[in-house]
Amino acid sequence: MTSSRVIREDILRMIHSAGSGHPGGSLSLVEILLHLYWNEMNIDPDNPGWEDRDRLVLSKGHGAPALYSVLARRGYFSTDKLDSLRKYGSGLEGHPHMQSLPGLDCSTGSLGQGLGIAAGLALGLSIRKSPARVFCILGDGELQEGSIWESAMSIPNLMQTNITAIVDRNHIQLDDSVDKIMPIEPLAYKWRAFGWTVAECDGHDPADIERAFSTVTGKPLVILAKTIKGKGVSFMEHKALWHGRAPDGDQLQEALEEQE
Ligand SMILES: Cc1ncc(C[n+]2csc(CCOP(=O)(O)OP(=O)(O)O)c2C)c(N)n1
Repeated sequence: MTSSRVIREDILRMIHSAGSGHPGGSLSLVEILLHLYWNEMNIDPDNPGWEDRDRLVLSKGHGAPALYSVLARRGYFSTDKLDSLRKYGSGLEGHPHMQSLPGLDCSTGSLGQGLGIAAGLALGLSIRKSPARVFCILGDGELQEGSIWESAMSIPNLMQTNITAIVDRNHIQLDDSVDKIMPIEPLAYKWRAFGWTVAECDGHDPADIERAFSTVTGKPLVILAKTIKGKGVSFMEHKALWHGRAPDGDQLQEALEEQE
């Protein structure tokens, strides 16, 4: 498995070279994506269109730099492409565009839509008796979107147990804390009331992530992953300021020096 350090360095370099992007919510996703693409998902990077592959819907599409780094390191496309983030025609759009890059299962970016798309994918797969599963990563601020809860209510009703939702619970949204803008707790209680099994984990601890994913359930599973926005870069951690801002040259250097 590629190390989280490599992914974090990619993210920082990519966003610096693009001059724009979302470091905070990309850095919080690293260990979750590493687990999915190396340990959890049944995939074949040489055959990205394989019909029975597991799917990932990155509903918080602004975390694209983390996903692009993981896809490249997993072998879907050359790592040389990573420095073309947000460059016209590169395929590494600011938000995932599935027709532009191998390995993307869904185009996202408009928050609130991913879980509904994941529900449709999971339903289609089970109708044609595919063993494939669908994973959907949601932001915690994103949970303020009403459409998420319509999907959360529909999925247990459709008996879709081939779906796992993961909430990147980093407590910060675009410009302030989720608690200040519109509190979403009690989160575990809410998901349970909607018919889901809830597992919680430290979203930066690989063993704890693995434990949460292996929860046995006859219901759809949601994992509430406790994460840190900007994880791994001291001056970015817990800071809404770094939601959507590129590090300049000096900041990039400082951030890279902190990576072990
Ligand atoms: C429908 C919609 N409204 C607004 C935005 C702009 N936007 C992009 S990211 C973001 C904050 C998301 O916060 P959260 O889900 O907590 O993501 P994270 O902190 O993990 O980056 C907003 C409001 C959007 N992409 N889509």
